[in-house]
Order: sequence, then C-alpha cells, then structure tokens
Amino acid sequence: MKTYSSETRAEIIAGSTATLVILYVIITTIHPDIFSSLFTSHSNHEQIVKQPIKSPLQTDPDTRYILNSDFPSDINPLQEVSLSFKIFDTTKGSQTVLFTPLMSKLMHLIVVDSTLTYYDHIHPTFKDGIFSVKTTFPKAGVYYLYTDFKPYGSVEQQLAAQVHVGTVTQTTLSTSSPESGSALIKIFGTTEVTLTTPSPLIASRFSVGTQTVSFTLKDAQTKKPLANLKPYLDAFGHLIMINTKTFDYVHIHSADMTVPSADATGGPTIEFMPMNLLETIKPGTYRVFAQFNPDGNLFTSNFTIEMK
Ligand SMILES: [Cu+2]
Repeated sequence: MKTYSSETRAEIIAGSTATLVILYVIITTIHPDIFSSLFTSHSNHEQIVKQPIKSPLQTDPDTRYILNSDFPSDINPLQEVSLSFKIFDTTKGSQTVLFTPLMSKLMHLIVVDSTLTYYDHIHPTFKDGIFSVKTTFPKAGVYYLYTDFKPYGSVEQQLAAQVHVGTVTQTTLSTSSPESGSALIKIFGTTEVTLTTPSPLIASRFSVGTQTVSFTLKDAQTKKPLANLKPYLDAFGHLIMINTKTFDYVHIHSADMTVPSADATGGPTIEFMPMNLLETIKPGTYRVFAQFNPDGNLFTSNFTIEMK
C-alpha cells in the first residue's frame, strides 16, 4: 500500500543532483535522540555508543549494530531499484547473520519521503546474510528507510538510511499541522478511522504506558463498527510514528501482545502503547501511520498529532 499527497514546504538546503547519501545510523525506539543527532550532525558519531539503561527483559542491550546499505548511486523516480542491507555487530566487528523473527518477519522496512506523506511498509528477503528488496520511489526527493529487526539474542533494533531520488536540491519537510481534538475522524477507502488520544497527549506519559492511543474502525457508509479485522504480521494493527522535524522513528506495538491465531478476528478498537522503551519519546509533531486489515483489505491510515 502506498499513499501520496503533495503538501510540501521548502526547507533546509541539503543534497545535490541524484546523489545517494547513506547514513549508518543507529536509531531505535530506545534511542530516538541519537537518530536526530546523526541527521543533524554528522560529526557526532560517539553518541552511538551511549550507554543504555539495562532492563532484565533484555538479553543483550549493550550490543550496537550498524546498517550497511547498498543501492544504485543514481535512482530515478518510478525506476525499480534493488535495495540491500547487511547488519554488523559493532562490538564484535563482525557481520550479524542470525535473526529472530519479529512480528513474523526477519526484517521490516518502512519507507517515507521527507514530507512524511509517502509511506510504504515492505519486507526484504534474507539470503546469504543479505536482506534485499525491490521497490520504486514515486517522485524526486529525499527518502528515509527505517529497518526494524531483531538479531538473535539481542533486542529489537531500528536502523535508518537516507536515499536521494532524482534531482534533489533541498529537503522538503512536512507541513502537516497537528490535527486538533481528542478524537480525529478520517475516511480511508471504505473505512472510517477514529484516532482517540488523551488531551493533551504527553510524550513522557505515553512513553511509559500511562497514556495510550486507540483506533476505532467503522464502515464509512453504514457507520457500523468493524469487528472483522484480520491479523496482519501477528497483530490486529501496526503503528509507526515519525517526528516531522527530527525524523525520529517510533514503532508502537498493539497493547494486546497476544499473537492472534490466523483465523482470529479483532476490532473495532485497537489500543496501542509503547513497550520496553529505554528512553522517553520526545515531545513534538508526529506523523502517525497505522495499518489495519479489515476482512483482508489492508490499508494505511495517517494522522498528524502533537505530543506535549
Ligand atoms: Cu513489516
């Protein structure tokens, strides 16, 4: 599923013609500030080794990984390109080749453009130590690739890379204003989605689960609540939030961590709360991408919210 609309604003001079820029960035829900610091300051690599807080639930929280991304140096809009990724363990200095499935996949790849209007969620295949996937980028611009995976024996990791497509003379940021109200209602295809948040939603409280957000799905025409959600990737919903300024990426799991059986049905309301964050989510404006699968018709809903 791909969504695109053009709400753009020119900001920040960055990049040159058809240039590929790769950032080896360690970002996680654990370390959102590292991500933003690397996007804003390339000289600040020592922050990668910042010591995490240990949790008894995590077997190896100290291990840090880097993403080695490989793609063509010139990428044009609508051109099919192969993206491939290798993961390296920075502690051992060796390539990591063992992974534990995470939400039924060895790697999730989220692709967004810098305006945070384009969103794609795809799954590279894994062979001989290399993750690879083919994709196309809809138009010229800067794109962020967020990989999400779990090395065997370690905790969930998120690492990012940046890709320039076509002629890029500047990075265009999102101009989406936070939508106001504690119940945001939008229609996506035949489904009406209501995002309910506490008012205000407070980043520090959301980070520790004392605030949650939920989505309620109805048939857009009949307004009948949808109780026919099918599991997709081991859950009834998937939620990604990306900070519109820093591009911090937060992957939020459904509050019900029970993996539904393949023939289970869910809905109409799915609640989400962050789990196992080692650092709080930062306040700011976030683009919210939530995927649901009513009766097998997978779609992505999007909103813009403010976290205080
Ligand atoms: Cu995925």
